[in-house]
Amino acid sequence: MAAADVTGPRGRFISIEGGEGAGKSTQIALLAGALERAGIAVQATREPGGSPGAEAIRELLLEGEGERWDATAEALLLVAARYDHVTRVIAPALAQGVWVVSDRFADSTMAYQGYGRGVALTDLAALHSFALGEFSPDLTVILDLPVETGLARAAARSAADRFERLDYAFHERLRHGFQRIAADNPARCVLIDASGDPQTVHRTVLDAIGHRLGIAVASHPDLGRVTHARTEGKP
Ligand code: T5A
Repeated sequence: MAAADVTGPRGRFISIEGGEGAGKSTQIALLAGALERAGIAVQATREPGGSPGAEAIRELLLEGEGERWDATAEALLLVAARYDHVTRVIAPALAQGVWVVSDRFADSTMAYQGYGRGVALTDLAALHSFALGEFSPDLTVILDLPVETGLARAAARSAADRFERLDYAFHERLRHGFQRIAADNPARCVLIDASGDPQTVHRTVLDAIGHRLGIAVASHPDLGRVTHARTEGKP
């Protein structure tokens, strides 16, 4: 299969993007919990990885010296992993009506390997077109944060991986790249200020889902309840 194809009734596909330490994993956990409590079947996943084959590629990508792979090899590995992830995990889940929330997706390749490491954006778009056809998230949440804040958060949590060890200017290009991606794809992407505390960011994410996907999911742990209502007649 040269391209992933999903037709018919399906769940919604949401990707969460951003630079290092932006809080993606934290927000995925909060979002998946809110959706589940609202009665929506949800599968949380991540990239690189998410399927056995893609997880094996993830190890190749994240371990070793910074220059282990050049940017083109990195992009090819990432798209191979993404194809496996989409065809074996994401598309089948969506076809069963399950919502999929992914910690990173194709925009990370555009930002890291494109804006960050200089691979031509047109080449990356062509690679994705070959591998995925028209398949893309219904909504992409881009968590925006000053570079120093994100790196400090990531450093406080664990030792730096290959990407976190890249220089400061790289991370600035990355942030700019994600901002451009949001500006260039306004129907799909929403850029969210991720500098607030996790609950504040979480509420902003839920607001975006309400606006963009027509589903109101409220999560207020202090109130101890969650409401779920359709707002625009969309599934
Ligand atoms: N990559 C990936 C590419 O180059 N191209 C691609 O196409 C793809 C898909 C993946 C690496 O691969 C690269 C990008 C990455 O460098 P990873 O291990 O999956 O590596 O790591 P990341 O995706 O970068 O995620 P991180 O684990 O670094 O950070 P998160 O998930 O954004 O942040 P999170 O939630 O783990 O939070 C980090 C710390 O901050 C705290 C958390 O408690 C945690 O300690 N925190 C907050 N603190 C204060 N306020 C908040 N709002 C906070 N939210 C979280």
